[in-house]
Amino acid sequence: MLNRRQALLCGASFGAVAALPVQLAAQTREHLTYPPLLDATRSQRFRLRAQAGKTRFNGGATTDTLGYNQDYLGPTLRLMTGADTQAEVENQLRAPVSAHWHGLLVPGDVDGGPHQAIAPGQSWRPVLSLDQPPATAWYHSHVHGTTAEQVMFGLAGVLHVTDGQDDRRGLPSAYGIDDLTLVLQDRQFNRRGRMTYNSGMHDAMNGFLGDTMLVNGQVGATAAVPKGIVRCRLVNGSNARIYRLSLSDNRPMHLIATDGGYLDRPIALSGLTLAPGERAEVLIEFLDGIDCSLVSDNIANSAMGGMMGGRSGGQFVVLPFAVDTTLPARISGLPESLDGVLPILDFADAPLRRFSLDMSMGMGMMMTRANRQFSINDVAFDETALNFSVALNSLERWVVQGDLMMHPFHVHGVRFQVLSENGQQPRPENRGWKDTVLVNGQSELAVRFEKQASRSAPYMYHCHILEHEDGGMMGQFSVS
Ligand SMILES: [Cu+2]
Repeated sequence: MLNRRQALLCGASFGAVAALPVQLAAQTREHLTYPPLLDATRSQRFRLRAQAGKTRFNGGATTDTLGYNQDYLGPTLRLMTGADTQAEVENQLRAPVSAHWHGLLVPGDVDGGPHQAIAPGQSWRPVLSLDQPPATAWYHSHVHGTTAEQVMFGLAGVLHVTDGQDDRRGLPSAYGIDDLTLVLQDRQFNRRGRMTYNSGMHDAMNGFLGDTMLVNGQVGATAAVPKGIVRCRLVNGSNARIYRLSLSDNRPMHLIATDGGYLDRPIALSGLTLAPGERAEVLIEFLDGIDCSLVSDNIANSAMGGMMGGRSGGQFVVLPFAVDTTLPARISGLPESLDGVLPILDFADAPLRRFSLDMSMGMGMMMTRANRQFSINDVAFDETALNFSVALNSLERWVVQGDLMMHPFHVHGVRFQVLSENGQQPRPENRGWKDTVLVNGQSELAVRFEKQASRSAPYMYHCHILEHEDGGMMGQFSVS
C-alpha cells in the first residue's frame, strides 16, 4: 500500500499538497519528449537561428515564445571535445540576442556574452575549439538587461560535450532512451494559458518564481524509461527557482557529473540541490521495474524572509518516470569508477579576491524598477568598465559572500573547485568541477583561468538569478 507521501506524489491526489507549483494538479499522462539532437561531432558545424514562435502549453491558448531553430527552447547540441566546431548563430528577431555557451571553456571573444550581442538580421560565426572533459553544458541568450525575459520565453538549449567514450565507461548514452536531457523550468500562465512574465517589484527583487513546472517545455508529461539504469542530465534553466531534488520513493540518485564533467566515481545521494545555471548528471536504477517521480522541495528564497509572500515548504512533482519494458535496457549495473579528475590545487600562494553579492533594500528600490540596486562589491554592472584582470593560467582564491538571500554565482570561461561553504566541507554535489555555485552565506572557491579574454571581450561573473543579473549583479574581467 502506498503511504501518504507516495500517494500524494504519485498522482493519487494533489489537493493536499500546499506547495507551489500548484498547476501540477492538471497533470496529464503525455509522454515527455526531448529536444531534437543536433549532433555536430562529425560535421563539426552547426547553425542556430533565434526566432519567434508560438507554443501551446498544457492545452491552453497559443502563446508567443522564442526559440533557437524551433518555437520554444533549442536543439540539444552534441559537440566533440578535442575538435574545432564552426558555429553560426543567426538572429531573426527584432531585438539583439546572443548565444552564451554556459560551461564551455572557450576564449572571451567566442563566449557569447553581452559583448557578442547579435543585431537583428545579423549572424555570428564563432569557432568553438574544445579541449575540456565531457560535460553537460547549456546555451542561452545573454544580452544585458533582456537576459531574464529572453530566457523566460525560450532562448535556451542544452549542450553535450562528448569524447565518444561513454560506452567504454559503461554509461547510458542512447539519447532520449536511457540518456535523458531534462531542462527544468518554472513558468506562469494566465487563465487562458498564455505565458506571463511581468517582472514587478517582487519578482525583480527575489527573482521570478512560476507556479507551473515545465520539463523540456512540457507541462505534466511523464518520462518513459527502460527497466535498467537511466542517466538524467539535469539542467536548471529556471530564472530563479532553486530545486532540492529527490525521488518519491527515496531511492538514491547516483551523482556522476557536476557542471564541469565526471566525478572519479558515482556518489549515492538521497537528494541534491540544483540552482539556476547549474547542471548535474545522475544515474537512477529502474532495474526492479517500479515507477517513481522526481520531486522537489518548494524553496522560496526571498530577500524579505517570506514576508513578501514567498513561502517555503512542501514538495511538488517535477517529473514522473514510468518504466516501459519495450525500451532497450542497455545498462544494468552502476560503474564503479569514472575517469573524472579533480586535482588537488595548490592555492597557498594564490591571490585572494573577495566578492559581495549586494542587494540594496532602500526605499528607492521598493518604489520603482528603475531604482533597482543590484551590484557586486557595491558596483553595478557597467558594460564599458572592466572590473579587474587576472593572469592566464593562474589560480586565484575567491571568497564570495551573498547578501539577504541565496545567489547562484556563475563565472564565464573558467572552472573552479569549491573549497568550503560557510567554513564547512562543500556539499557532495559541489565536490566536482563547477562553473556555478549556490552561495548561501559564504563560499570559498579555487578558480583556474585557462582561456584568454581580452579587455574588449571580457568574461562575466554574475548572479544567475536572471532578474538580479539584469539588475546589475554582474561584473567583468579579462584574462591575459
Ligand atoms: Cu542574486
